[in-house]
Amino acid sequence: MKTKILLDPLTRVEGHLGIEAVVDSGKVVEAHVAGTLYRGFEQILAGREPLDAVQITQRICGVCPTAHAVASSQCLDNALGIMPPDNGRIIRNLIQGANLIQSHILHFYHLAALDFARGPDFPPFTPRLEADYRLPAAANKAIVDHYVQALHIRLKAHEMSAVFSGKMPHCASVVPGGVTVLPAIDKVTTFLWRLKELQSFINDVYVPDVLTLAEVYRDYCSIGAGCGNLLTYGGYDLDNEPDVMKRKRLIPMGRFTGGKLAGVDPAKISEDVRHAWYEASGPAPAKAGAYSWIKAPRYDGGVYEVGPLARAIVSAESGANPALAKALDTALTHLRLERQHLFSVMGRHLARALETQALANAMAGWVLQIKLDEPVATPHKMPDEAEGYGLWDASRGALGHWIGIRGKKIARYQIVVPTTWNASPRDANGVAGPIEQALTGAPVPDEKHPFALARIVRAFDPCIACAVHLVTPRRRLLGSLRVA
Ligand code: NFE
Ligand code: MG
Repeated sequence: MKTKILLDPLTRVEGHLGIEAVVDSGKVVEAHVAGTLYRGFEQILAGREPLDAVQITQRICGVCPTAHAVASSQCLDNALGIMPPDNGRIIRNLIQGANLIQSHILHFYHLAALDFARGPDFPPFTPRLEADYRLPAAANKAIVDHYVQALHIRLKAHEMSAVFSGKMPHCASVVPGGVTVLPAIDKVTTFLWRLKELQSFINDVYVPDVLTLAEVYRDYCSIGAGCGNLLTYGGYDLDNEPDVMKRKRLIPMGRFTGGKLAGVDPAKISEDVRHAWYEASGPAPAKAGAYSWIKAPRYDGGVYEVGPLARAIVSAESGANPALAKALDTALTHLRLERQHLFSVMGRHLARALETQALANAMAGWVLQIKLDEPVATPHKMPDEAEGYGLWDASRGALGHWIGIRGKKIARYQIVVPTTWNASPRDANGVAGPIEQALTGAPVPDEKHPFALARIVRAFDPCIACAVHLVTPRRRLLGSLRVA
């Protein structure tokens, strides 16, 4: 007999997300994921000063503002024909890196871990979706203790970011051409000692806790495989090459599809609104057949997952990041698993933890490359007309900003955000989005306790505040909206 399960709102995700799943004979046979709150940032930007985009787009989200700051600045770098000097590039990387560490620790301990560790019987740990908690008592207690410790560690990560960004969240110093903060030796040292403390936490607490969960919940190393297609724009620039498609990055740009690596052509990215509450004229909350405020981005018409799993697989398969590839293989050997097991709930947690570790290690080298007496930004002149784009991975995945400037003002601004990819609804071909596909087949032996659904969705770390936007249409294509 078919039963419909509704989890709405799903808690411990950022924003307003609803899941509807149809269960038959103990398995999900159909799932719908909906963003249930309307936003509208792209509308706010039209007609404004182009430089304001860096500040306004950061207000999309308090979790990943640095990613919007960098993507927007890179979008403007591209439109203005400028590149940051080494110091500007390195300091942007450090600000974004500090935010990624904070974000991934937040996600694991404060959003996802309590799906697997049973919290104490008082708020904020109750009420809870009762689950098959299986950790031995000592391991369970350790993760709950680390929940509290992680609150302090996240503060350190925010402080580390603010050393160079001026404040967190919503940084002040990232601008087109580089940054406005002048390096000084006390900034480098105060950043570095916080980073060392974070590295200890990542190496001695975060990564071991994820490995413990993966050992105890081995079935979740196969549950929630998803669509199998991965996309990353990459991130953390290692040179000042103006063409983002040729720029060397710590995490390379790429796709993984049909078991193989492939390139990225931004012109193949489109947004489909067949099942989203939008018409070309704007929001359409009464639209027939629609069920989400999230649009459906597609690459060459295909469904793609973005985020740490995409970055890990593309990094490992391309050979571009040997340190991350080695860490992944070491962890998989320890767990007696193969790379294909990364396409799972635990695989996503593991990819997230190991990229946090690899990035922190890289940052310890970058901060020492800052040159105290060299410039931090390249000056610019605002053109009357220009087009630009910035492609840069936020913590949750591929983030694209596109701008059109006319009469020195923003004529058009378009943002395609990681969770828009992952939490997308069905497209015009009826093909479900990545989270919807990951939910399909999920085990739900007891419909009163659909905890597997929450575990699958939370492993993607969705952020609905980021995901929902109103488009400024440019080239409309059969209900899809081309963004490049
Ligand atoms: Ni609101 Fe964001 C990240 C961006 S998400 S958290 O990371 O961009 O979809
Ligand atoms: Mg958008």
